[in-house]
Amino acid sequence: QSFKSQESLVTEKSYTRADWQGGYQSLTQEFDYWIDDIEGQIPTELQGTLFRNGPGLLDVNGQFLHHPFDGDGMISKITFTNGRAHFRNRFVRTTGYLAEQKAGKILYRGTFGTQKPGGWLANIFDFKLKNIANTNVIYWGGKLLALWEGSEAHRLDPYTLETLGNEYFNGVLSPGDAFAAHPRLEKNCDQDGGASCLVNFSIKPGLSTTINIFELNPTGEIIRRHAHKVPGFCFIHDFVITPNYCIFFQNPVTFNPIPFALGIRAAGECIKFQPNQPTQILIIPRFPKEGQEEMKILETQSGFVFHHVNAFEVGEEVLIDSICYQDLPEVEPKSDFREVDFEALSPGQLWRFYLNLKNATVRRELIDGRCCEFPSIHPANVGHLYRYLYIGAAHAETGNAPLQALLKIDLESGERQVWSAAPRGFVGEPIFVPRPGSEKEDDGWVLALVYDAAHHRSDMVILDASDFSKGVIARLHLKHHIPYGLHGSFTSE
Ligand code: 3ON
Ligand code: FE
Repeated sequence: QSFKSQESLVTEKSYTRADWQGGYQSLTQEFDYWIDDIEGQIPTELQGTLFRNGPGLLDVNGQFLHHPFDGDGMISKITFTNGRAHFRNRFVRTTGYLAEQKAGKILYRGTFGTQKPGGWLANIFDFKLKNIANTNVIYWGGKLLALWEGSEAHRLDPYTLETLGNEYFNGVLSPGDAFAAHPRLEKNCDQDGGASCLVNFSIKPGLSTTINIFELNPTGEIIRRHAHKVPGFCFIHDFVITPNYCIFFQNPVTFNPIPFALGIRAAGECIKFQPNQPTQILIIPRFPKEGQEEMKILETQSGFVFHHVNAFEVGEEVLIDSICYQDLPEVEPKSDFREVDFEALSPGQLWRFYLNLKNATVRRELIDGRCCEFPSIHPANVGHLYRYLYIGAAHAETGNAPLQALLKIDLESGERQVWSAAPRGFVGEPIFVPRPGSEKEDDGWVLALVYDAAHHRSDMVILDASDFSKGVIARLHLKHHIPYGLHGSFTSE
């Protein structure tokens, strides 16, 4: 009797750990080929290039990295022309990548726990962090840029993916100046007479934190820049814009630099989540007017946000949709990320925040409790009212698990559509690409890489964004796998 009831408590998982782990093997090779193993048909109207970035190496010559965020950036690109697709991947030749590949061993401390071999004595008082260029890749102002929020952008050749050097934007930035990995692109910037504008930021840590904000014109020049001081430590990975504001969530965390200085722990392992402290929401005007306050700070419940979906203004209110975690788990020096206990962690969930700027109040509502990460929307709606979002999600509606599905949410009707690659497929960030000449917000395609554990290779899947129930309309089999990545972007130029 009791045996039976125990059995019924065991719910079937949608994946196995061994399958999931396969996507965390390094890819050392660099490829360049036309994809000829395709199921279905690539829409001929889909023209342009999808660039993706993420850690390509999870080890240096057999020495394992402690965390996937420490892996060297590898760019993949898939170019769609007349119903065909071409693949290329290449590592960003950062100073660290070149030196470590030459030496055949780890020479740098990683931000998230990778240490130089030899214990604390080998790491003590080494404050240089390795710029691994692994978080995002954008094509803007005729330049292809690989981004990592801790330091400079790297410029790459958009065709060959060859690394050309660090990007300082005509000397506006200096060596060591960071350029974050989450720029927001406003398609129709009123301030610039309707031209598009790229807004990005950087975090400069110290006793107090400086947030720099940069606005770039379509030729890639920094045309506006301002700096703001915030008390305390910040771990801010992403932000949102509206026509009038830049908005940052200052997650409640503290930083203890001592174990880092002593070589005992990596910088990222010295960040401690504060469950009893509120999240501070920093609202900074993009175009400060005479007499306007420099920054408004509102408070909301404790939680941790890496990524926001979008924000928009409605009268006195600003609405922000974000993926929130109940807490930020500490990276433990002795742990192995491949052995992570998914069920013990809180899932990322989609919330809507309503900021009332007049009354300085915040209220929030859960949009969806399903574990999700890596949102995407129609590029024309960044900073503006929008209806549809696409996001990586767990196969099951509840609990924390690897991303295996793509979820589309209609924020107006509440309708959900799910396409799942379970049990043996694991998805990365979806990217929405509008169909040329389209008028409806969801008229276009959703592109995502799926790691297929059954064949230890990755597929690029294309879905019709207006109707996920059609299943994939094209599945492009690559000749190899691509390790689980972070972010990317599509350009039709
Ligand atoms: O804040 C200070 C200044 C700063 C720039 C201190 C600091 C050390 C935290 C810091 C550096 C931050 C860096 C380098 C952050 C890099 C983040 C990164 C590479 C990736 C973040 C990814 C986030 C998520 C949510 C990934 C999800 C992944 C999955 C669902 C699995 O596929
Ligand atoms: Fe990110």
